Amino acid sequence: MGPRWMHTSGLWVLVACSGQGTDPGTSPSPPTTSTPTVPAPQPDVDADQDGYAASVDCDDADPTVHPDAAERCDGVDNDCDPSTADAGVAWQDATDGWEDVTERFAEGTADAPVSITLDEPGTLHVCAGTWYAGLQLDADVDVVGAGSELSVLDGGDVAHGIWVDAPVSVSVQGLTLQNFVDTVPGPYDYYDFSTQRGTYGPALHCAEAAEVVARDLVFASNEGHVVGGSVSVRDGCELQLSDSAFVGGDAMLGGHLAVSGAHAEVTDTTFEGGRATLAGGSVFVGEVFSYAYAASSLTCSGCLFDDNHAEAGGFGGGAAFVFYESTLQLNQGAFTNNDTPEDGGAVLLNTFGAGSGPTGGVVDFAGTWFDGNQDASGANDLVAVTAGMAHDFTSSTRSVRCDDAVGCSD
Ligand SMILES: [Ca+2]
Ligand SMILES: [Ca+2]
Ligand SMILES: [Ca+2]
Repeated sequence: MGPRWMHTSGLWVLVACSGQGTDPGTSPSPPTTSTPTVPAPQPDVDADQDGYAASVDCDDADPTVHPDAAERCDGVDNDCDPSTADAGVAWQDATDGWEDVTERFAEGTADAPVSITLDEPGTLHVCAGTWYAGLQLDADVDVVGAGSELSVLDGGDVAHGIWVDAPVSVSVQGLTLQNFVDTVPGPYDYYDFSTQRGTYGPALHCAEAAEVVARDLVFASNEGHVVGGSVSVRDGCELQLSDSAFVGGDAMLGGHLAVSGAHAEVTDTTFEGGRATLAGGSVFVGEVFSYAYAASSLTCSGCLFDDNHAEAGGFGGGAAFVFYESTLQLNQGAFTNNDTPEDGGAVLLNTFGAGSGPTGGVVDFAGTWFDGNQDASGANDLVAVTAGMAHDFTSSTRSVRCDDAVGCSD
């Protein structure tokens, strides 16, 4: 009885639900007219209320997307036209979502670049174009360009670039940073004690235990006044830089890059055309002006140093100068066509009396190729070393002759 009752009951429920009051099994009704089964014409809805109906709005759930929307640098086809590219500059954070900040960046001109402070975590998206702007990064910020060949931050030869001097973790990628200069005038104004600015790395400066991960950057024609023509890594900062290029630029020490009391790890990067008026046409590793001699280290894997120059009247090191308590470790790189009329066509290792003994410095040229570097002594004098600077040339791919008294030889 139980199962049969259940079957009957189920059939009754099925009929009641599907028949809408008809009873096809026992009481056929005449067919109704067909007109009511065709839906009445619906109004063309505009669900996101952006003024564009669903029939023409390629995303009727997003009011920033419609055929007349301006393209925003957000990876979305805002104007419903796939043929137009992403454009402008946009900010994205967890609190407010996306914000188009193109106008703020467009205010910058070659004569008066804007300086923009980003003090909350988020991502700055910089689409193709030249933006006359520098950035102060006071929070965990990611700066994402469209690629170093497309997105350019330009200092107009009057302003500095990306500044990170707080204990934050940031990343920068896909940009050219060009024509940045430091802003302290005068040949002997080494240091602005009030701002700690103007002296170090005008294109990218980091200090105060900041962590910076950078890749796909081009540093072009930046001019540092004293230390680090483009990039300065100071006071506990940790920089990782990869797949990048330095082109032109100059400073007193390290025409491209200076590492002082900090650590930098560089991979697959070229250093070309740097100039130093004192030492290290491309790179300076050490601390000099504070005489604090904080440990400094640069590790460079797959780095090419080409056509860098340290001028007459300085100390030398056509490509690199390594100072007291500093480490330069190279792996599978090359020094080609660097020069100086002083000492060390490729590299100068010298404490200049600041210290001596085993803590003087360490240089490892593992797998490094030398060719065409010149100094005052001739083309074969590739590396100059003074007493107290430890070094290891045994694994370089070409023998090195040194002017020193500590057993450096071919
Ligand atoms: Ca709409
Ligand atoms: Ca829309
Ligand atoms: Ca877009």
